[in-house]
Amino acid sequence: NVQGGFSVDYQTADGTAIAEDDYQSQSGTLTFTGTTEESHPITVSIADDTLIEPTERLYVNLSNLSTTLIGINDSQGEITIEDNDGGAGNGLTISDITVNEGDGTATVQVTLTGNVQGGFSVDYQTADGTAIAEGDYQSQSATLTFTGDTGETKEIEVLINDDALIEPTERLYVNLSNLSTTLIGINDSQGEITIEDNDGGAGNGLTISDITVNEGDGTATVQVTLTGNVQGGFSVDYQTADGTAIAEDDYQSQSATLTFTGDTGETKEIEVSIADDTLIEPTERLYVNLSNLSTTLIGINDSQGEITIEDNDGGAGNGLTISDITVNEGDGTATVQVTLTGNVQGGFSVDYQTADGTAIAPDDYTVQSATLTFTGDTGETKEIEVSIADDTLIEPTERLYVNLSNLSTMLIGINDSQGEITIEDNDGGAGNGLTISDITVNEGDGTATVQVTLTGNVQGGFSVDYQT
Ligand SMILES: [Ca+2]
Ligand SMILES: [Ca+2]
Ligand SMILES: [Ca+2]
Ligand SMILES: [Ca+2]
Repeated sequence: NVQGGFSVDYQTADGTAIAEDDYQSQSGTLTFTGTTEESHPITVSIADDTLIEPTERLYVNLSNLSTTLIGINDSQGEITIEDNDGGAGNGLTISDITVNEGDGTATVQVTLTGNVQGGFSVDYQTADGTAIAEGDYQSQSATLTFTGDTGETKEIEVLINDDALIEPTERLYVNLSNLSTTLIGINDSQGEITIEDNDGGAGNGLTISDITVNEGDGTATVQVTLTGNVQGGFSVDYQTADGTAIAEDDYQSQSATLTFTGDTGETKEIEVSIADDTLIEPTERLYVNLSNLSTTLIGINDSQGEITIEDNDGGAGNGLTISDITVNEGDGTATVQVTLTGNVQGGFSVDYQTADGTAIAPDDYTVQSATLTFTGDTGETKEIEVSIADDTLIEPTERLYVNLSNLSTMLIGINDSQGEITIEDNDGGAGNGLTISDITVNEGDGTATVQVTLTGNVQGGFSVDYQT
């Protein structure tokens, strides 16, 4: 209890809280009656702004105590202001964008939500994803300075390289870091730039060539050619496959993997060994098939190479011939031979049929026809046995024919299609012929008759003149 009372002055003072922005400055004089426990309020107005601020402080200082009977034990009141503008909705975000490789630049935006007292800065730096600096884009880093107004936006423009490579869709990132304020956070620190390639398309891809070779060439080479520059290269498998040409007999089967570095125009050769046999064969084909392309950046425009093998074993010296024979009518049979020159793949058949010449069936021989089957080995011979009629007629030497037809293969021809069978007669000879008789008559008989007599059966009959 202080006799006679007293007065004391007070005055607000800035700490981190600033007068008029954060609170209303104030000063005055308090008058005490001097009774112990006597209390006087000092009310300071606090500004409720929309700025995100740190916790701030101001002071109320006491001075000019009018009595000397007591002292001021604590002359400074401290007012701590906790901000009410921060929170979950505020902070920095960076946008994502998708561009075409030909766009030249990709722009992402860094946007502030919330009014941040005093502004701030934040760093950014590009970073490789599947897109790689400096081939796909130009790396970049800098510091963005914000004044701190909500909605404030800064743009970051990244240069995109327009190359000639066929690439997948690629990504790079723009990362935010080193935010200079603690009043807000970074809600989204990574902008994603997606680059869509512009180099693929219909004209690109793999093709495999076709080729025609002679069986004697030893090898057949087909080429696999790339159109388009393919990022990172790729591989593709190939495998030979039978057509009419059969593996190991006609060619050596083969499979492997081709590896391309990915440059347009790049060519890989596949060399297939061709078997040079002695078989007469048709023109045959085998295939080389592409599969398992390791990239999706291009396709296979032509997946099948065709190798055509032209045979080298046919020609003028090969084919079928039928023999001729001369027999005696009494031999019973006449045998002709059909002979193959050349090895014919898969064998074949040929028909034969007898045909009249001067010899006439069935008087002179027995008609016959059938099919001969050859396995196809050079030198192979088939016999045709024709029955010959042994009559008692005196005949000239006669002929019949054996004709070949309907050859089942085109790999050879028939060099001689007609066998000739010559039949020599066995009924003529010394005892045969004409004789005329002698006769003795009496003058009174009136006539005299002589007889002309034939010995031997003469085919077709005949005539003879007489004269006295
Ligand atoms: Ca505030
Ligand atoms: Ca490209
Ligand atoms: Ca051959
Ligand atoms: Ca006869």
